Amino acid sequence: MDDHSPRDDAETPTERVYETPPTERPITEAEAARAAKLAANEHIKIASGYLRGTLADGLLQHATGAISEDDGQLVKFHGMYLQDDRDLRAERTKKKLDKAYSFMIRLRIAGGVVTPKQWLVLDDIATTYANGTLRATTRQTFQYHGVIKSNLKRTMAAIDAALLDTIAACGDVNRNVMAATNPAQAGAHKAAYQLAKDISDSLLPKTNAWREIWLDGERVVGGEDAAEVEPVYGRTYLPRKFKTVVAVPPSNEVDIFAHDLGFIAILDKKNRVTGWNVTVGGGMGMTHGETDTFPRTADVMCFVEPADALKAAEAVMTVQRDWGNRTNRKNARLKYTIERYGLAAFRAEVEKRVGKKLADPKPFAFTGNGDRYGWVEGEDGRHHLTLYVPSGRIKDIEGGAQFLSGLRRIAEVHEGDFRLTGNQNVIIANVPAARKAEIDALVDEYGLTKGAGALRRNALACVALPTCGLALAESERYLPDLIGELEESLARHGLAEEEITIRSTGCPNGCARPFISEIGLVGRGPERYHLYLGAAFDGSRLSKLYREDVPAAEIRSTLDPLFADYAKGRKTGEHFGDYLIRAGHVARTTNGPDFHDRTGALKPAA
Ligand code: SRM
Ligand code: SF4
Repeated sequence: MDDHSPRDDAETPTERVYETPPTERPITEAEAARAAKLAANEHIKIASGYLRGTLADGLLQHATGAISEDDGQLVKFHGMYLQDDRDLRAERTKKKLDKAYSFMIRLRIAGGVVTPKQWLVLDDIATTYANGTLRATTRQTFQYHGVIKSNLKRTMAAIDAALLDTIAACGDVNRNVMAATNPAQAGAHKAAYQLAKDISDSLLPKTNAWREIWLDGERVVGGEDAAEVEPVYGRTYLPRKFKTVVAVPPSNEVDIFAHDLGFIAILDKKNRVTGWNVTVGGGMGMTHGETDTFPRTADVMCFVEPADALKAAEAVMTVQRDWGNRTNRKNARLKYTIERYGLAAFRAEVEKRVGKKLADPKPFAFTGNGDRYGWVEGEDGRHHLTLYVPSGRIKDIEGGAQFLSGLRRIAEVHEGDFRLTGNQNVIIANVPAARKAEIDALVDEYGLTKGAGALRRNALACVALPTCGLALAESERYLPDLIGELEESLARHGLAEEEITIRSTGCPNGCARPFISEIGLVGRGPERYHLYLGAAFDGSRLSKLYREDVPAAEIRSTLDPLFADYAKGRKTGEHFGDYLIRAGHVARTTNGPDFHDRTGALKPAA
C-alpha cells in the first residue's frame, strides 16, 4: 500500500541510517557513522528482531518481577510499561528489598468503543489480575495497573479472548486512534469512528511478535525482510510515538491540536461528512528548564476528500518516519520535524506521497473541548448517557459512587455499547428510549454521577503517583482536593457555574494536556507546581507560565485575585483564559517556539 518504503526514498532529507537493510551485507562507512549518532532506542529496535528482543525468555526469569532494560523499551510496543509502586519505594529500599514491580497495560480501542460483553471481561481482568480498577485514559482507552509479571500472559490471553489487544498502544508507532464520540451527531460520529478504525488497522505494526510472546503463537519463519515483515514501518519503526485523532465540530473533545495527526470533519447542512481538514504537528511534552523542548498546537494543513483520508494518514506518518530526528528523542516528535523543515515543505512531501495536490483547509469552528454530561438524543432517535468519572478511575469508592460495580451491572443489561471519551469519562451509548428508565435506576442505585460542578466537570488529571515512574508531583490523587478549594473561591466571586478548564499533571510530559487548559498545573517537585494560564477554552491556543514552583498550599491564594478580577472585568461570554490575556495578566502564546517567552504582560493581580 505504501510506495515509499523506508528503503527506496533517498532524495528526501531523511535521517534514516540504513539505505537498505543491512541483514545480509556489510554496513557501509557512511551508515556506520550515522548509526553511531543514533539514539539508544534505535539500536534496541534494530536488534529486536521486530519487537521480540528477549521478552519471551525474560518472562521465564522468576527471580525478579522486572524485565531487562532493553526489553523494558520494547514491551511498550506491546502496550505495557514496567513500573513499581512508588509509595513503597523508600520503605523497601530501607529493608534492602527489590522495588515492588508490576506492569501497566494499555489497551488499543480505536474510537474508545467497547461492547457490554467486552466490558464484562475487562472488569473481570481488573479484579482478577490488576489492582481492582479500570483506568479510562485521556486518549479514550483503558489501562490496568499492578499486573505482576507472572500474570502478564494470563491477562493478555483474557484480553485476546475479548477480541481486544494492546498492540501499539505505546511505543514508536501510530498509537490508539481517537475519534469524537459526539453521540448526538450519529452520522458524523459513524464516519469519524470508521476513519479512526481504518487508520488504526492500516497503520498497525505487522510483526507477529505480540501473538508469539503473549499467546504462544507460532513464529512465522523466514520473516526477516523488512519489506515483508513491516512494509510501512521498516525495521526501526518511527523515531518516536505518533498520535492520531478524528474530530467532529463543534466539539473538540479529542483535543485535536495536541496530536501529531488529526482529521476535522467538514460537514454539510445535513451533518454529513464531505471531507476532512488534516492537522499536523501538535504535542504537549517538554522538559522543565530546556527551552528547545516545548508544547505545540497542530497546524491545519489541508483538506482531503474522504477517499484520500487513509492515504493522507499514511503519507503524514511516513514523512515523519523518514524526516523525524532519530538521534535525539527529545527532538523527535512530528512537531519538531515541522518546525525544522517548515509546514510548506512538509505538505509538499505529503502531496508527493498521496500523488496529488491537496486542497486548502475549509472553515470550521470548535466551541470547547469538554464532554456533554447526562442524556442526549441522537439524530437516529437513540439515547446516550455521559457519566462523569473522576480522573477516569473506575472503582468502587468507599462511602461514594460504586463505579466498578455499577457499570458492571449496567453492562449486564445494556444492549448498546460503551464509549470512552478523551476526557476520561464513559458514555452508555445507543440506549432505546424504552430502556432509559432501567439505566437511570442503576445509575441512581450505584451513586454514579451524570455531572459535577462546573470546574470539576472541566477537569483532567493524569495518573502520576504512585505508578508513574516519571511523576515529580501528585496529580490524580491531588486535583480533586484542590478543585474543592477553588470551587469555594469561585463561588465567593459569583463564578460557581463558569465553565473554566483546569488540568494537572505530575510532570511536564503533559499527559492530561495541561498546556491547552485555561488553568494548568504541572508538577515541579513534591507538592510544588508550575502554574500555566491563558490557554483557549476550546484547546486551540497554548498557555503561558504564570508562576513558577508554586507550593500546593498557595495555589488557591494565587488564583483567587485572578478570579476576583475576572468576575469584575470580563465581557459577556468571555472565557477565563482570553480574559487573562486581555487584562494583561499573561502574554498570549502564538505557538510552540514562543511558549517559553515570558516577555510582555505579567501584571500582578490586584
Ligand atoms: Fe502519557 C509517558 C500516562 C496521555 C505525553 N504517559 C507516560 C507514562 C507511560 C510514563 C512513562 O513513560 O513511564 C505514563 C504512565 C502513567 C501510569 O502510571 O499510568 C503516561 N499518558 C498517560 C495517560 C494514562 C494519562 C491519563 O491520566 O490518562 C494517558 C494515556 C493515553 C493513552 O491511552 O494512550 C496519557 N501522554 C498522554 C498525552 C495526552 C494525549 O496524547 O492526548 C500526552 C501529551 C500529548 C503528547 O503526546 O505530546 C502524553 N506521556 C507523554 C509523554 C511526553 C511525550 C513527549 O513528546 O515528550 C511521556 C514521556 C515520553 O514519551 O517520553 C508520557
Ligand atoms: Fe506521568 Fe508525567 Fe504523564 Fe503524569 S504527565 S502520567 S506524571 S508522565
